Amino acid sequence: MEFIDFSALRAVQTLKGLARKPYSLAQQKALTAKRIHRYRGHSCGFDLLYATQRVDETTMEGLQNLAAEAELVDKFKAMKSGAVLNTISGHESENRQVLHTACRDIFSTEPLAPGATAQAKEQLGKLQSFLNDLQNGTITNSAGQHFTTIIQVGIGGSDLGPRALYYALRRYALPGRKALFIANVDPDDAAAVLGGVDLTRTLVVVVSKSGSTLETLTNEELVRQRFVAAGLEPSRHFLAVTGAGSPMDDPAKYLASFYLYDYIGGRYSVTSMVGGVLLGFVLGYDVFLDVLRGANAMDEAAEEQSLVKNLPLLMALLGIWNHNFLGYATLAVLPYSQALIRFPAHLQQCDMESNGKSITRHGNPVQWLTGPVVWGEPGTNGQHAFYQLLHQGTEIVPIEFIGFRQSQYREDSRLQGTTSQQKLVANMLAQSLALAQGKDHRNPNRKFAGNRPNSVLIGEQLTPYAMGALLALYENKIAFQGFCWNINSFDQEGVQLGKRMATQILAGLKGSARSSLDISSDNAPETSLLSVAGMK
Ligand code: G6Q
Repeated sequence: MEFIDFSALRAVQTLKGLARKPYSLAQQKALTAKRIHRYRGHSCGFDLLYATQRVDETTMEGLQNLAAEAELVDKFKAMKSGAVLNTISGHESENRQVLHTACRDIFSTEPLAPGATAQAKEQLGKLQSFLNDLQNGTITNSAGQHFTTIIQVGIGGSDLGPRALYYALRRYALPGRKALFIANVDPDDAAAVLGGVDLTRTLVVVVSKSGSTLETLTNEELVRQRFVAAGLEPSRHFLAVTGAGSPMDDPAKYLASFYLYDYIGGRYSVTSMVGGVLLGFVLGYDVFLDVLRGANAMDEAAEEQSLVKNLPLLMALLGIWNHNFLGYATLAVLPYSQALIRFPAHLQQCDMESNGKSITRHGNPVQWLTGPVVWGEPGTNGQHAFYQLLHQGTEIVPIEFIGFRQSQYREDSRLQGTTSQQKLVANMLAQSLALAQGKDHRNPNRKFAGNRPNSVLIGEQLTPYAMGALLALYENKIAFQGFCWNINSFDQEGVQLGKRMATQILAGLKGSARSSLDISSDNAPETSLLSVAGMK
């Protein structure tokens, strides 16, 4: 397995040539029935319709060659098998394996990374018996009542993924169970959440892999104080999810402690106990296993060499085509599913924290574009907001639409001959076509240039299995792109810098009274900033 710079790949030179005249979607008869049927990929119950991308047969051949030359599937398999890929050669780095896939390789008789999978199974076993104890009343509150609510206290990777999946799947919640989240160190976040909660029937799961994140430790203490003030014993309500041996690894303080290991990155940790405790509590253990099954199926699909059978790879390469070759700077992910309301926020982190890098795996500055800016919001709401720019703005934004044929609740009504679900999907498909084809008009203000590339990812219904598959689809897409750009997608020095700077600035605040600053003296920028912000 060789890590080659993106610019040194032969396929890149070929694709550069092809990008001088990409397929025009706005030309007459660009979107024939034949093309629409042909440009389709399929994995784990999802179809990707990509006739509305600026690609033709030659482009697709070029992209398939790029995947082969950069050995993307081999690198993915190496990752799943425990290769140390979170590293920058010749420099100090995290130097770790990347094994979030092991959390869902539990169904296989011969897992690729048996040690990590055994650890995942051990944690799952512990979770199952804890959830059983809650269910059968072995564990209750001090009044002998069942718990109804769980609050997750965590931030970044310890918040965004679990929150996105909770909103996506709360339709499947066990009767009477719900989840809430506190992430921001803004005291108003905690105040708003705690205001409406019956603490006596609430579990609090504190999630921090490092066990040292300022926001999470602060919020944990704040919530503990609220329990104490209400006359409740926190150790009967608080759970911990943390790295084994972290400062939070103190089982005496918690009703139960669950672990994750250094080979699971925060933003890839939803399928570990980071998401497992909350999702298991709300949805039940078996439903959480369905999420893992879906993710595992997509991990297996990601081992296919053929693009049309490997949606993570196909989407990774279409993204590279749009970003590196056609030069589009951002990517909008627009789910036509209200349940996916927090999914774009999770992807913002997962994608931008992974691939927002400018150093190669060998420690050299990259000479090519890496991760795009990723953003999004559910449709059809977005159509009444920012889609104007998507249709007629000067910035061309490639789009990944996500939709489902069936609604989750199946509670729908027929109006003017169609159901609401049909209206939803029809809107998504209409946008896909309109953006690609454009529309001519005598009035320049009513003219649409078209050639706005997009794909439609469509599944049957957003079930727990489908959500697991969708989550892993994006995780694996991001990993493929990182391998192709020859960067380390698994560290996050930018986040660490922020954590260090905040600690430094806070140190300057401790015990100090507000005073006016002597601008003639050579203050550290932290001191000056605190002063002009009116905090010192
Ligand atoms: C994720 C990042 C980051 C991390 C948070 C919380 O990949 O590393 O978002 O998840 O900073 O960290 P802890 O879980 O250690 O509190």
